[in-house]
Amino acid sequence: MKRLSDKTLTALPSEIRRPAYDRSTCRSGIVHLGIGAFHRAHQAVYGDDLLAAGHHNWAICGASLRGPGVRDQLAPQDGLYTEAVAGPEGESLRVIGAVREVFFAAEDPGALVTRLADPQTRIVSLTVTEKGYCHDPASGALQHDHPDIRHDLQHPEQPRSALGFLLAGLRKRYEEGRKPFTPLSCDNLPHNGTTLHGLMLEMAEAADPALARWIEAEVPFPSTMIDRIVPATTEADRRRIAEKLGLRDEGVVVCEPFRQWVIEDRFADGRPPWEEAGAEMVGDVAPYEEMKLRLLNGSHSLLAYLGYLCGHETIADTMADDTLRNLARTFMDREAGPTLKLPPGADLEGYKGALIERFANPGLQHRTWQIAMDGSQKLPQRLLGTIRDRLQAGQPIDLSALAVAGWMRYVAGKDESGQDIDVRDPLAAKLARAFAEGEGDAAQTVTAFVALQEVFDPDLAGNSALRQALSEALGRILAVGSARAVKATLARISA
Ligand code: CS2
Repeated sequence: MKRLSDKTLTALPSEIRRPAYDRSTCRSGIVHLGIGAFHRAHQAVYGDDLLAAGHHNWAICGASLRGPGVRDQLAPQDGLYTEAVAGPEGESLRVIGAVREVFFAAEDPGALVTRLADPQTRIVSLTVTEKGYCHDPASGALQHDHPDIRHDLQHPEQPRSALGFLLAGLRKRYEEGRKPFTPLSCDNLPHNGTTLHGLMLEMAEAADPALARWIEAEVPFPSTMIDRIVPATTEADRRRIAEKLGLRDEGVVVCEPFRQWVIEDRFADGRPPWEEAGAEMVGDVAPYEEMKLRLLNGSHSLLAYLGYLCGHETIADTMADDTLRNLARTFMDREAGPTLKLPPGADLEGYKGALIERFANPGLQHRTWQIAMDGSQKLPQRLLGTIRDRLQAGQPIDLSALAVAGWMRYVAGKDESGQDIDVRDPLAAKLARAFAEGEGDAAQTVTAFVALQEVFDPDLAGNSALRQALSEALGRILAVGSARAVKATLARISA
């Protein structure tokens, strides 16, 4: 079967939407670091809308930092790929043309740095996942001893990390007396722009204090809230879509209909009119981001750990289980929701109801295992913020503690029937050790976990109400299994 590409576009069935603009006249004003499925189903779709509306300077040059996979998928396809939207009426397909170039950074890091320093590049956006920031999630501090950071400080012109690339690109501009680009974090981190700003300054300070001063004075780091559920693409997805296209597409992304992007409006050298594509440009992203991280991502992590332990493969499966559906809704209603300072005009009840519907989408095979990944990097902003606020107000944390205890049980690496769990986490070895140190005793296990400073800041670690709640929750999971522990906890709090 032929591959999707500029040449074969005309062979697509006529009902499939495709770029109706001249791609050859589009210039990449954005370089994107971390061109995984999420970027392709989110920012690049907004980008495609803008190109279709005639804003030709805002195509995307994408780069992968971790492996050649996406470059090998997209380069032979001229950057084209299909967005498969799984909606209530089935799947609808659209070919996205916003990605004009694709790099695999490690192959020629210098070439990517040159691209970043090119005046045509006005924005450098990032989706490199939480661990791509090489920082301690609990404190936000740069990990100076991270192998990539050490490497990038020693070889600043041949970087490996996203931070190293940003710094190298900015440094070139600084040395050549040019305007900076605007770095735009699109990851699920709290205050992602501010967090990135702090990390860049720490790294620049270690490399060249004068450069750090220039970054401080000249470079804006807007924050963003990004939202769309995009499970990892499977080979079955690629086969199904190929049948429908009549062409093979290695770059397919499958996603839900919903998408949202809230962007702090602060740019050094202009920006695309994203609002024309439905993004919200605001002065303060914080309330949007907190609402999304604590409700959507917090519930996701809760369902991922406990759902996996209860034997559920996907998030949609957890929604078909009345107990877990009730768990997620009750967690939002009683624990996460009440901690929020809502964005202007927000409809909290509508938002929570919509989340349950989105999770239940039968067209998405969103594996609990996928969301369970990298918990050490995710928990602070998804669950521990809620816990901190509630403890300060003297409020109960039963369900949030159950979620964290579910994580502790999950990272032990064996499920409840003794099967191995493929735990993926940069701290996986430490987490498994913490569980083992507990020797099956819940309180002792909790003590070993809260000592992990990358995850628990000293305030939380020293909080006896937290340790007590975690010990009770973990004790229950260890004693009767996750399914019964969830039921018992729900029964107790509604009594
Ligand atoms: C998920 C997110 O994988 C995960 O941890 O919680 O990727 C989630 O699907 C997105 O943030 C939705 O916008």
